[in-house]
Parts: sequence; C-alpha cells; structure tokens
Amino acid sequence: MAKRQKESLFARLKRRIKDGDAVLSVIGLGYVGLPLAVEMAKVGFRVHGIDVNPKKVSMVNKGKSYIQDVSSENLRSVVRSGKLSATTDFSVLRKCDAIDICVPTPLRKTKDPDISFVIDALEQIVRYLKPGQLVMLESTTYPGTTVEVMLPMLESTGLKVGKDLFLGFSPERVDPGNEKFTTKNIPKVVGGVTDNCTRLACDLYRAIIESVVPVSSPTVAEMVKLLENTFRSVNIGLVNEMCLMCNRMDIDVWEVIEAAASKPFGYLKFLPGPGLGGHCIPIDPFYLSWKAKMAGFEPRFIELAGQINSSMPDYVVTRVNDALNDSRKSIKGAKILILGVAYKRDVNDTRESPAVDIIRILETKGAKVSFADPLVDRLKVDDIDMRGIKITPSKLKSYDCAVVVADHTDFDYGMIVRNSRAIVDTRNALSKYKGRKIRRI
Ligand code: SAJ
Repeated sequence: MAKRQKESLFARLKRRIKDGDAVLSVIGLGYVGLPLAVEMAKVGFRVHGIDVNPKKVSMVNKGKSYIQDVSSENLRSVVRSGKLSATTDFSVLRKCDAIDICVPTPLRKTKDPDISFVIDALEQIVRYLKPGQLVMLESTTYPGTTVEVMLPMLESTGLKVGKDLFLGFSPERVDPGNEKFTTKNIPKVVGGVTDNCTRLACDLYRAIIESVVPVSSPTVAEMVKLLENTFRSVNIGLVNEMCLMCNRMDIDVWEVIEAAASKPFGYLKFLPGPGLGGHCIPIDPFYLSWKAKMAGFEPRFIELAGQINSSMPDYVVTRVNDALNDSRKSIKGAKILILGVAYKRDVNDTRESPAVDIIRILETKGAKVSFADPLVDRLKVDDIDMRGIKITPSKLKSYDCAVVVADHTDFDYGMIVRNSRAIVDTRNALSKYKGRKIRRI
C-alpha cells in the first residue's frame, strides 16, 4: 500500500477552511473585529474573540453588542450556538488555525504611527505560534508593516513564512453606520507574503465575504487602503477650501457642489464640514506621509489637506462670531449649544470629533458651551466631562447660538429653527429652511 503522502501544512489548512473545521481567532473586538468575528461565526466557523478589555469580553459572552453595526440579536445567536466566545486569554491561540489582528493603529502626538497595539498582539501570537497557522493583519498601517515588522517577528520562532506558517494583510473597509455596505458585502482586498499565503487568505475570506480581491503582496494591500482614505481626506480638503473661497467671494458653495453633482461622470460629491473626525480619515494619510518621508518623498497633498481640514473648527468659530455679531453679542459670555458631537451623522462615536475642537476653542474664548446629541450622552473635552442636554423649545431659546456639527437624522430641525435665536449650520442640514438667523459655513 503506497504510504499516504504526509499532508503539507498548506494542504491541511486549505482542507480545514474548505470543510469549515478551521478554528479562527480575531484579536481586537472593536468596530472592525466584532463584526468580522460575528460574520465568521455566522457561516459556521468556531471563533475565539480576544480582547484586552474584560468588559468587552464579558459583553460579548452575554450576547450584548456595544458596536452600533452589530445587533445584539445576531451576536447572541452565534454566542448561544457556541460558535463565538470571547476571552482575554491569548493562550486560546494554540487552538486556532487562523488569526485576524484588528487592533487600533492610532497616531502619536507627533503624528508618527503608533503600531504598539499590533506589536503587543504579535508578541502574544509568537508565544503560542504553531506550524500551519495563518496570520492576517487588518488594521490600517503604513506600507511595509507586514513584511518589515510582522514577518521577522514571526520567523524569529524558527518557522518559515510560506512553508510552516502563512502571513498576509487585508485592509478593513468598515464604514460605521452604513447599512448598505457591511462586512459581508464589501469586497475584501487580500495580499499574502507568498502565493500560498494569498491562496489560503482568499479561501478564508471567500468563506465569509461575498467577494475577494487578491493582490500581489501585503505592501500593495496596505497601500490600497491608504490610497482609499487619502483620496477621501484630500477631496474633503478640496471642498473645505472651496467653502472658504466661496465664503470670501460671497458664493453659495452648497449650491455649487449640488449643481456640480449633476455631472454624470468624472465627479464625486464631497461636502464641506466642521472638520475631519473618526479613527481613519484624519489619521491614515499620516501613516502614508510618514513612510513616504522615510523614503525621501514629500507628500504635499496629504499635508495640505491635513492643514485645511484641521483649520475648519476655527472657521466654524468665526461663523459663530459672525452670527453673534448680528445681535451685537460677543463670544465671550455667550451661551452656545452644539447640536451633534459625534464625528459624523447617525453614529455614536466621538473619536477625533471636530465638535471637541470647536467646543475647546469656544470655551477658550469665554463662551459657555453645552451640547445635545441623541446618540451621545457624555463628551470629554480635555479634563471637562460634559453631559448632553435634552433640547426643548424653552431651552433652545436660552442659547445665543446653536451650531449643527453632526446632522443626526433624529434631530427635530423644524423645532430647532423655530426656537433658536441664531444657528450656524456646518452640514447644510437646514437647507430647506430660510431665514436670516441661519448661517451656513
Ligand atoms: N466628511 C466630510 N465631508 C465629506 C465626507 C466626510 O466632512 O464629504 C467627514 C465626516 O463628517 C467625518 C470624516 O469626514 O467626520 C470621515 O468621514 P467618512 O465618511 O470617511 O467616515 P468614516 O471615517 O466613518 O469611514 C470611513 C469609510 N467611509 C466611507 O468610505 C464613506 C471609509 O473611508 C473607510 O472604510 C473607513 O473610514 C475606515 O475604516 O478606514
């Protein structure tokens, strides 16, 4: 009887993914990791969610979602079926065939990349690494991270990537609050260190996500993500500059943008706003510019867009000043109400929200600032812990100026317009209302 050829590690993992027997792990159960873990469990994989925050672990195991885009009902069903469980104990990695890293990649105060969370996760993976595992990084990072940082750390165990273990990068593309495009149906770009790494990663993601886009390397995949988000940052910077320009020339930028959007090709609508928020767009382009500068290249668009976008909170405050001026008031001593402090419409996330900058500037100028946001109860502005107010007609009347910063659907804009003394609208949320008391940016 011919001796059964020993199954290669590649063939074994390929089989286990195909048969649905692969045990998966997601490190980092945030707005990227939790939806991914739930999708993996929904198609039948056994998934170990790992997070350093015991509160998150406990909420997941109770089937209580803390991520807006994951319903507790969906979470509860995969937890109850035993497919998904969460832990703070990294030793579960010993049981896993594939590991997805979905941890934060913020910027340091110096605008340099901070990949310390990725390194921490990798150090744990190295502790429990075993032959045949696939490791995928999903966190947005500078081009080269997978090959220059992760590869050497993993191979320090003596295992060889492409033979004994498999490694790649696949950018997360979550758009928080987007009900149309979800983890399940957003095409997934995948770049492995070797062809076998790419093949296994594509097999895994094809089992979970509707379409997969293989590329030639992790570095290309890392760059794809940065192009996507830099594209947004630069175009938002462009329309913000158009806003400043049109204001100076007394042209209605909102009308200009809407009419330009009638062009059926070669134009993509972006809108001016109070500044860039969220954990991606204000941050990711600086991962790219940091790496480009290391390669001796000065990325001017990224820097310029960053300057314009970060100047918008100051500009909003000048518009508040103009609004108060109409009633012979100054910012000093004025009562200002910020409407919506989340970083964008219909999300409850305040990370990098421009509302924080606007409040800080107004407070520095002597204004007394409150906020109302149907999705956010508390907001930290430096060492001030603010609590939101519930808006009523009488309360609105007590403020000298209201500022629409996040244009949540749930606001009663008619009531706001009727009862506010003055309004600065940074989102064109009040376009259907007329009247001198409404001032758009
Ligand atoms: N913004 C504008 N004007 C615009 C669009 C956005 O001022 O025309 C502002 C928003 O108010 C927000 C910031 O920019 O403060 C970021 O907005 P965003 O729509 O890019 O939202 P994010 O950061 O939650 O999600 C983005 C994804 N969004 C879209 O593609 C629409 C996508 O860029 C990434 O998949 C995701 O970040 C990520 O995780 O990288």
